[in-house]
Amino acid sequence: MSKNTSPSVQKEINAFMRGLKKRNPGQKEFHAAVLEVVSSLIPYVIEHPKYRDAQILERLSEPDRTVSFRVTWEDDAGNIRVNRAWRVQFNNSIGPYKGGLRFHPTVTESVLKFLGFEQVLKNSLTGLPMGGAKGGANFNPKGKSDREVMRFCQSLMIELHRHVGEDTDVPAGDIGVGAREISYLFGQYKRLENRFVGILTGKGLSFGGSLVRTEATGYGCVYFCQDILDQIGDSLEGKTCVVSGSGNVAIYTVEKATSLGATVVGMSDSSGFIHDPDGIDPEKLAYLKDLKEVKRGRISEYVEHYPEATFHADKRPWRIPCDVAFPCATQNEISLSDAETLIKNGVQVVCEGANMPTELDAMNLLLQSKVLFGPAKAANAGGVAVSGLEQSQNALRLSWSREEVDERLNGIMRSIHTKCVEYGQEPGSDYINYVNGANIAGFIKVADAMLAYGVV
Ligand code: NDP
Ligand code: 2IT
Repeated sequence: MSKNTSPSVQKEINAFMRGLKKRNPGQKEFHAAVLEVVSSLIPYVIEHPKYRDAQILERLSEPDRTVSFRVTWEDDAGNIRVNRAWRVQFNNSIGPYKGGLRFHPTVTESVLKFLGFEQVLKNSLTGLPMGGAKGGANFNPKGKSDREVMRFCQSLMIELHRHVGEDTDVPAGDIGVGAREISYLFGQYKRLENRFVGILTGKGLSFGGSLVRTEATGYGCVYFCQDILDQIGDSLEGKTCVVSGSGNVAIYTVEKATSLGATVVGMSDSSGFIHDPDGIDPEKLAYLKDLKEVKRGRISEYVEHYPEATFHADKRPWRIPCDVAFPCATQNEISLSDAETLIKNGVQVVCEGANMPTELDAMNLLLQSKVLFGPAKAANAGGVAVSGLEQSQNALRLSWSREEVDERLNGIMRSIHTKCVEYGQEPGSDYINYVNGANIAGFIKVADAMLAYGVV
């Protein structure tokens, strides 16, 4: 909570959260995501009573629907396995539902509700006609064979196909769901429906995928960071960066940051982090891409190839001094004490590639310390933005060039930055509160559509 929040506004935020927690008991990730957003929006709706009178925040924080289902499949040893899957269709006021699928043992309805809620505002910020959704399963792809993953995806799609459609709901990837999983899911959809349409994004290039979708979240996150630095007359050139994670978002964040003259000295996975003081140059990144994307190996193997680097088991990388931190792994990976360490070491920008990687108290400390903070719904919107461009290309039955998609991505990130500045500039100061900016700018378009629909 901002130190500037008045007691009466704080009272209203507390009352809102009491109701939300009562309606959604135990869903702590969902509570945290909503608290962050309503802390920006309650002051705004008090000044704009049309939203308050129409109970827009109450409506916005209740998903349109949640589908929950069993996924039964057979492993390579012939054992019958059971997982639970969900699709949370959060809000389709400004376009068909859109958002990723996550396969990870930590997936719960609460996690998917937080992600779906964030997705509504993120998708609005892109300026493209996309509603918000999220789905996934508590399935752990780690250690599974390709054929096991295929059988799981096929079984999941037997239920999911009823709920998706190119004008209804268009899922994509997220943690544990990449090119391999999207291919299995799409292949099964096609068999079930006998239709070749863009019901998923992140597809392979030979069957309707868009160039730059693989790179889009990481590239977009770096473009957004460049825009933040540009705003204060600075740039990424010569900056020291730390990137958590070593999956899709992390890898392409490192690639783009390095190409813009930054030096990335740390990366991680769920087993620990590597510190390479010489920087992860393009050759080392190529090794990491092969290790993580093809061999599905562990980041600790990096130090066997590059002995100048060190591996730190079961630790987060935030103790490495850096100018820019890019959390690109998962939620709640920057705690209050991590934020204190980053600040002590002089961090200038924290730019979120992952969704809700910074805990609320850590985020508030960073904001109070005037660290430039690029929140997830703005900074990582490049992935879903290029998904939106993939939908457009599918509808047109055309493929745009790499340059064209990359240019559009860069333009979308710049326009998100401009909107954040418009709504996030703190009165009487040069400091931009990108959290408020992104929440308010994302909210207005969705809220206006909801108002226009009447009582729905
Ligand atoms: P990947 O599955 O490709 O990579 C995830 C990375 O994060 C891996 O290095 C993984 O380590 C690490 N990780 C996952 N869970 C944990 C955990 N509980 N603790 C520590 N490390 C963990 O996923 P993505 O790169 O696609 O997604 C990363 C983040 O970016 C997520 O928050 C996602 O929601 C967000 N995002 C993704 C977009 C996309 O287009 N893919 C778009 C926008 C946001 P390990 O391999 O050891 O599990
Ligand atoms: O969190 C996200 O924005 C994603 N995982 C991407 C969603 C999408 O539909 O491309």
